[in-house]
Order: sequence, then structure tokens, then C-alpha cells
Amino acid sequence: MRQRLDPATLAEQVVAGSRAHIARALTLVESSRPDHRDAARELLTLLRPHTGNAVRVGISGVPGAGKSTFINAMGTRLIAKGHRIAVLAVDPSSSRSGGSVLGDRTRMGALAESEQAFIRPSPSGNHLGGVARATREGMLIMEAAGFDTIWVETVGVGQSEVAVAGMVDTFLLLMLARSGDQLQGIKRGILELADVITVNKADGENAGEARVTARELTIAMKLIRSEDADRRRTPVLTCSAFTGDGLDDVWQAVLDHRHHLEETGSLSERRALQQRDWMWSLVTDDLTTSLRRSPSVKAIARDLERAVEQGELSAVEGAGEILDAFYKDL
Ligand SMILES: Nc1nc2c(ncn2[C@@H]2O[C@H](COP(=O)(O)OP(=O)(O)OP(=O)(O)O)[C@@H](O)[C@H]2O)c(=O)[nH]1
Ligand SMILES: [Mg+2]
Repeated sequence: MRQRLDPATLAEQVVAGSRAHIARALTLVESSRPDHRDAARELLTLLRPHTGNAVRVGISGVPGAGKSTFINAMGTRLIAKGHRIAVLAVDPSSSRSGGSVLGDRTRMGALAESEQAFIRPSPSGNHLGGVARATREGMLIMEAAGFDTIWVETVGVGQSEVAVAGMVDTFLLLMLARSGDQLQGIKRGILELADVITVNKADGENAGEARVTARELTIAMKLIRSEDADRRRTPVLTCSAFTGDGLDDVWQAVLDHRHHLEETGSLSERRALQQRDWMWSLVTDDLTTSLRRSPSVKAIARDLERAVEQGELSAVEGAGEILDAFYKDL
């Protein structure tokens, strides 16, 4: 194994923008080994003064909506304007499916080759808490390394959206034209999270349908948002990641949302609440890890699971025994 760098050297090299060290720092925060966690904590403390300045955008949409293609096209445009782009992902299923989110490097060829971009696929693991933690910490490393625009991709299937919305300033939802009136199985909860919506693949024969879908979504969003009078209107746009049509408008909508947050003081409020929630999720994750590693818990877990499955023991009794064993170990 490569020699471990001390956090101070690693932090220095990350801030200097060394790609090799950024990669090592990301690997470090992705690890759940207790000594790695200690080093990661130290690293993040050192990096903290250099974080917080990027535009943080979450992007979600059903598989195949075009998220990777979109990020590639948008990222290439932003680089041309002088930005530096970091792309991260939250995909708790990636260890099982072989990695769909960002898995396909060819979709991000242009971006992957640019010195002004850094793409990191989702850390593996099917435990959302751990994956989200690594991505959030990865985002801070990218900011410290001078990337001013961070995109976090996730698949539109559920809890991972909530995790991503909890770490970004603007949540962008990529939709497809009319795959049905049920809004393509996208849950209402995900529409509620969206700060900007764009109907992608608005090109060729599809362009008209995309505009119709955008109008329908505008109405749907009015209904959703009217219950919450304080919230601003969610813009619904159309774009094509292929032709580039509409991409500038989507970026402008992201910036407008950010300005809105800044003007109303919501940006610092949003980030403060995210920090508070993050603190508790770190505590919860750490406790869960300790619990799983506890020798006394390990010794009885299998038998208890079996006993509960077979109805010999109630879930309440089983939980009591596990917690007793855990507290005894502490
Ligand atoms: N016509 C058209 N096709 C597009 C556009 N954007 C993406 N595609 C195609 O749609 C397919 C899926 O694109 P991806 O970028 O991989 O979609 P994704 O949302 O990242 O998919 P997952 O990562 O699997 O969730 C690919 O075949 C793309 O070439 C677009 O703007 N127009
Ligand atoms: Mg993708």
C-alpha cells in the first residue's frame, strides 16, 4: 500500500490543485476505517477556510433522462466561460448495478479530458448514509481545490434525492417529454425539492412534445407551490444536451435561484440548516458503524435475527438485547 500522507501535506496539495492529491483525499473520505475517519476529519478541518465558495447544484432525473450528457455539455460550456467544474455522484445502488450514475465515461468524454474538470463516480456502498457522507465531504475537497461549480448527480428514485438536496444550493430536475401523465413515476416529493426543472431532449421531432410537457409541468408546479406561499415560482424550461439549445437559459435559472437565495438571506440559512442536519447524520452514521462492529452485538446478532424471523422472539425483545449488548461493550 502507498505510504499514507499526513493530513497537513494532503491539505496543502489539495489547495494547490494537485489532481493526484485530490484523488487521494477523495479516497480517504470514502473510507469508513476508523483511522481513516480520524485523518479525514483532520483534513476537512484544515480545508474548511477554503470551502463554501462554489455554486453547488444537484441534478436528478430518471435513468436515461440525460443527466450525464447534460453535465458534459453544460460543463464544457462553463469551462469555456472560465469556470472549473467538479462532478460527483450519489448512487447507493452502484455497487449492485455496476454503477449507472456517471458509470459511462464516454458520455462525459469532453469533460473527463479537461484539466478544468474533475469527475468522481459515486463511492460504492449500498448504505445511503455512507455514500452521501463521502460525496458531501468530496464536495468540500473539490471546493478547496478551486472548483467553483459543483454538480452532484443522482438517480431519480427516492431517498438519494433528499440526501443530495440536503447538500446543494440548487436542485435541478431533468425531465423527459410526456412519458405519461403520472409524471414518469417521479414522486411528488421530488418535484417539491426541485428549484429548477428542465425538460431535456427537446430536439428534432421531440421538441414540440417537450414544450407541451414543460407547460404541463408549469401548471403542476403552481399547484404544488401554491400551498407554500413563500416559495418562489419554480422555472420550467426545455433544453437539449445534444444540440446545446436552452442550456444557457438553464444555467441562468440556476444563477437566478442562487441570487434569490443570497438576496433573501436563504443561502446562509439553507447552508446552516444543512450543517446542523449533517452533524446529526454523522453522529447517527458513526453510531451505526460502532454498533455493527461491536463484538458483543456481532456475537448474538445472527441468532437474534433467526429467533425474530421464526417468531420465537419479538422485534422489541430482540432490539433490547442488541442494545444491551452494545451498551455493555461501551
Ligand atoms: N435526443 C437526445 N438524446 C439525448 C440527450 N441527452 C441525452 N441523450 C441520450 O439519452 C441516453 C441517456 O443519456 P445519459 O446521459 O446516459 O442519461 P443519464 O440520465 O445520465 O442516465 P443514467 O446515468 O443511466 O441514469 C443516451 O443515449 C444519450 O445519448 C438530448 O438532449 N437529446
Ligand atoms: Mg448518468
